[in-house]
Amino acid sequence: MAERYYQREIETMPSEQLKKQQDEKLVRQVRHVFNDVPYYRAKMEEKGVTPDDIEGVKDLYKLPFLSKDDLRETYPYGMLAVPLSDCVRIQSTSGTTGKRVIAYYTQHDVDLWDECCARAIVAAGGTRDDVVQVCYGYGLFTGGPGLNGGSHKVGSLTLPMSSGNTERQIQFMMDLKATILCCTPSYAAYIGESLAERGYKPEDNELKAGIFGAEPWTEEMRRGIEKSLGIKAYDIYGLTETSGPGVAFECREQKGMHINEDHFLAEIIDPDTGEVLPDGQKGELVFTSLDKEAFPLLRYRTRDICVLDRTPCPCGRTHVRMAKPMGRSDDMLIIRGVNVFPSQIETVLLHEGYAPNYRIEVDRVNNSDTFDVFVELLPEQFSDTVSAITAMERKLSDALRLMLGISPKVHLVPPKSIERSEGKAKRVIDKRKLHE
Ligand code: DLL
Repeated sequence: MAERYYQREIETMPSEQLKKQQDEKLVRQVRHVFNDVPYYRAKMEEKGVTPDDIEGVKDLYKLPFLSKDDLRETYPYGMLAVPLSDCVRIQSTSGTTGKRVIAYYTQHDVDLWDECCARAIVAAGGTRDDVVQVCYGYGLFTGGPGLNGGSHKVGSLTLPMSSGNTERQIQFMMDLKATILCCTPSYAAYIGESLAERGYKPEDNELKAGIFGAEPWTEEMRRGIEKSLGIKAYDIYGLTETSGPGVAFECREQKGMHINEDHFLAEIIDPDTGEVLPDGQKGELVFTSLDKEAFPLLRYRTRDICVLDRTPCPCGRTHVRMAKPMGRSDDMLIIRGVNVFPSQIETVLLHEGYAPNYRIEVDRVNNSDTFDVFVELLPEQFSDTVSAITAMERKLSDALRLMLGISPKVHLVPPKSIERSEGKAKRVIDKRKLHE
């Protein structure tokens, strides 16, 4: 089947032409923030750079970085780049620590964001004939409103379900014959599990695709969801600060997510030194929004660790691809001096045949780190003897040691004993923080 695009001309624009547009937009955006956001002007002046120093993308490195701390410091209105009366919406991060970050949108910004989400939906096979069930949270979280807006642009029938109430999700999915499911991967896995419990087989639903993001998920998890729902699962990435979901999305090739480079410039930097790294090297992802009006961020440090790939994509899109983020630099656990990403643990669990229902607990006892991984047994394993389960725990612990370089204590626990997530899963409990 021929590849479909929501905005063919933009998505397949020759690189030279795209680069020229980016240069022009960047020059304009830098002037906009310098003139209209005193905080930015001060930061640029501190670094000795003026808009005249920025002639295009080649000069991006001259600009100062912006971090979440800057956004917290300027809460609530300090980063606003247009009069408040021009804004039509806010969204906000979940803000588990410190102040929330508030993102502002003009109508132009909302349209731009919705278009990015529409590109993701069309890349996943969406058309005006589809029924798109959006079970990302609605409200301050960007997931629901973003995919909702994208689905409207495509002209699909949109089911604005929000997250939770799984019983109702399943009823609407079946009765209204939803064809595209949008939610976090952990909630998709839970919906798959809930359908099976109710006796539904994967072929009983009309779903053809899922658009899942907002949290790290592994290839193994993708395969599990695809099997349980009978669909093709697509990744989507974004963050509140850059508008929400749709900054990048997967095409049918699924070799990384295309970044909507007409709106967002991406760089990879060394998180320790701030040095810009060449394409292909792993580091922290940094975004510059080229044409957002109300809340335009220049060189925003996402803390997401990933790699950029500029090799041509057979789908015809010319925009750069980002690999699945391995997790945020601040999600990384340092246990007995070793760096551990929860996604590495998930890879091993799924590879060893367990479901993605697990919890990681880290603590410090007598000045030494403890590292426990609780993993649910599958219902058919639950009846195994104690000695069989002890042997399975040992096998899993060995597999984790091979991946991580350190051994966790593995606890296989009864099915359904680990809480399911309807939004972003919370899999890590680091009790060491309580002692600080
Ligand atoms: O999670 C926006 C979103 C909604 C993206 C729905 C995709 C789908 P925040 O709550 O601000 O925004 O969290 C942003 O989530 O910096 C990443 O660490 C993580 N994240 C988002 N998408 C992915 C993904 C939304 N596909 C933070 N893979 C980001 C891995 C992701 N991590």
